[in-house]
Amino acid sequence: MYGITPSARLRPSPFYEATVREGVTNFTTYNHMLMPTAFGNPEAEYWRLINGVSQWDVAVERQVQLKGPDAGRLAQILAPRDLAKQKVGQGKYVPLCNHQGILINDPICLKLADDLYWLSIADSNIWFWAGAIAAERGLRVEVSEPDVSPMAIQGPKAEDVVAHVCGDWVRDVKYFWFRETDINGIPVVVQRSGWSKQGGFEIYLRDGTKGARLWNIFREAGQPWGIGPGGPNWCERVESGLISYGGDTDATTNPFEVRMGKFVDLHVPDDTIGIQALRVVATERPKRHSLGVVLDAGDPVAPGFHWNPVFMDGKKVGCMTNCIFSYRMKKNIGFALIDADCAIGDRVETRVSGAMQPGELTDLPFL
Ligand code: THG
Repeated sequence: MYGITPSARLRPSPFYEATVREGVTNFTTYNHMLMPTAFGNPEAEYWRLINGVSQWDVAVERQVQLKGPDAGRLAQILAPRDLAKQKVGQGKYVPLCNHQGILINDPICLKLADDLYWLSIADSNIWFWAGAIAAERGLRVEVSEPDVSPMAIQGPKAEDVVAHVCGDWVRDVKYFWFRETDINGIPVVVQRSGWSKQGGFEIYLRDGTKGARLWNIFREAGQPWGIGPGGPNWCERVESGLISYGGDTDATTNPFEVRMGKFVDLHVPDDTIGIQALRVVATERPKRHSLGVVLDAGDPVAPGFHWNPVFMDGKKVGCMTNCIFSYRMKKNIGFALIDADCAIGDRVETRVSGAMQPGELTDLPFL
């Protein structure tokens, strides 16, 4: 479609050269970096994730490192989820909210030591925010962006590939737990995680000069299982109901509206950012909620920027934040962020690529 003009603001991933050699055809931007999203055959890349194993450059999942005696204090001030019982070696999915209780990111929080945490962030500038709060509150903690770049191995065969490279211990790692180790001398963190519901691991590279080597180790080890390149898969993640911060949220979205209420603990300390607002929101009648939409029309819709308006009986009730043809359902599906009065089974219309499309509200996830 268009080209990309490189510049120093678009920071390269340590896996950039490797993905170019793999034949990357599409990138998106995320945290001021380029992330590969396609390698020329979206449908084959989808089925590889569903049936086999897929290798992703997700270095854009940047780490905001909190280091120092008050690191745990700061993590709890930033996240309205109770982190008191979090163990070293455990990750937790946490909403981050501003003082008004509006979602500003949704990272995985990794506790590497009592005085060392990483927030593995989505696409917004948390580094500035966390550093300012640490300074304003006089905490003994250093906030930085370390040289850490995740690569994901996802799909039903991912565990076999990662066990082949790292050892059978990875089979016993629980969801979101991780271990620090090295692979042929390359320092990494290996975590059972990844932005798909097909299972797998993320390998956090801790030396940006070793990207090509790490990529190739997994590429070669994965050959017997048919490993190949891919990226966070729009079709699979919509089918699986995974939220994209900034894609499925807007400037007024609170965690309860996008099914993240279960990750909010209202009893966290009063100095946790946003908790006062969230306690109020939790008692109020919700204004919006998220449901699925299945369009009647079976022909694949054109890709677009989305936030397509959704209508019920001619009245606008919200937006469809994404819309994609599901290869497994053979239907166009997406998330709707809509009035809380709208319910599963309701008929709606949405305007996609200029045309009105009838459809029905459903529960999430789709599959
Ligand atoms: N892995 C790592 N960093 C990341 C992401 C990741 N940073 C950016 C982005 N993804 C952060 N957002 C998410 C969103 C959803 C999930 C993980 C990170 C996720 N959610 C599951 C769900 O909603 O079903 C599980 C949540 C739970 O049960 O705790 O996996 O992917 N390193």
